[in-house]
Amino acid sequence: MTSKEFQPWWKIDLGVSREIYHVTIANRMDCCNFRVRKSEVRVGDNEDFTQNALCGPRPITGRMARNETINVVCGCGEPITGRYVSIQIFNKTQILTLCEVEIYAFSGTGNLTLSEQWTTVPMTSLPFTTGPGFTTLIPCIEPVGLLNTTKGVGAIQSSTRRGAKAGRAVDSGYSSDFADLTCTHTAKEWEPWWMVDLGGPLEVYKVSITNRMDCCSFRLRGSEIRVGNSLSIAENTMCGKRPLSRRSTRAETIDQVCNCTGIPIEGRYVSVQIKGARQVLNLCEVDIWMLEPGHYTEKVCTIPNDVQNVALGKLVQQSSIKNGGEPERAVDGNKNSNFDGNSCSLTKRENEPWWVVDLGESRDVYQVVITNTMDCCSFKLANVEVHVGDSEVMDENPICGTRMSKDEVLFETINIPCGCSEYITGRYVSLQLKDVVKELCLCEVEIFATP
Ligand SMILES: [Ca+2]
Ligand SMILES: [Ca+2]
Repeated sequence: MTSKEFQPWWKIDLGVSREIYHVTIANRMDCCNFRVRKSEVRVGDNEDFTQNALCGPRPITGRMARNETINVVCGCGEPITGRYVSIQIFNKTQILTLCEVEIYAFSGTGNLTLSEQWTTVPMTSLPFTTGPGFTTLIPCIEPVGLLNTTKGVGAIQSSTRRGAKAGRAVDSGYSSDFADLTCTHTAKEWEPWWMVDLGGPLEVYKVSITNRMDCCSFRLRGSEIRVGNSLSIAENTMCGKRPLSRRSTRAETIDQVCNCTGIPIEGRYVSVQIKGARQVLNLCEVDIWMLEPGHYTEKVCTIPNDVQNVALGKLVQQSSIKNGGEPERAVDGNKNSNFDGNSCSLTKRENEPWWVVDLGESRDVYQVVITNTMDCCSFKLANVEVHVGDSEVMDENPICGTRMSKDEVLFETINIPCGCSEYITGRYVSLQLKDVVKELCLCEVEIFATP
């Protein structure tokens, strides 16, 4: 406990630089949990901690500060390297009390040291299992309530052409055809922008854009969505890790989840701005999803108790083989996660490597459980997609669960439920790393289906 003072701080010297993934704070709960609000966690090699990088997308918010255990994830699956870790209440006169601080980093042996808490970071949808029997409980974090912005009021843009005012992006008209008079239009200008005023700060979870499709959908390429309390766009926080890609702007509906950990961004103003280009900004509709008080719904998903692993010893193939990493190793029943244990499959480094198993007959698949390699680089499994179906063409089969993010693949055991209490029927189960050039390494793949 510090005195009540301006910007109180706490700092630790780890002795050597470490790759730090997340910091967990045990908060004081007998009173005053709110005091930790506005704390900044910083990691870096500078003894003057104010010069070090911020761990997490922003300071601890009022909502996070209510919790007994506060997990601050430094980046989305990416560590920050540093010898010093500091916690400071920013720009406030307050008492700093910390009951315990745990710092999670790569251990010297290259293995990730992760605690149970990593899997229960609030607002993530990381699945977990509860012991044998494979009754899976998945707390699914879902945004509740589409914010009904005061349609047509409070939206502004950098300029207006063809009578297509800023308000058209919040008029509940979802047509993507400019002729239907429900899309905005700026002049062709340097870094055009659009902004809506939500009337007060809200917890923005996701922003969905209806793109113009009668022409020009590509115009949105390079757009940044920002959320915050400043009227100066650049001061607000970017929603999503990066600007909209060429690929994403081909779609009619573009969903940008603000933070890959599911934690919303608080802000009164939401903006869309095309960066680094002289362009026209067209938005046919912008929907802003927020988390209502209570913050999320917890949906419990279960799968039948009699599911069994039906992959053992089945016929398998993969896109290529490297270092003896035969595809059969992923169904040999051995869950050793060390590649040297001769029980992990491995492809060459190539574009979208894949692995597929033929179950011999169609099965009702509830869940796929991957044993990841933990030698190093468990994150390499990022972007893995599981497809289940009767087609030998993998992409024709429905996706089981969702594409796994970097955050979701840091673990030795990765559970991918195909749906919430739902199964997908299929004879072929494929795993593929989408949109990347990488090696695919699988130490075991268990496919849980009903008998
Ligand atoms: Ca509209
Ligand atoms: Ca194996």
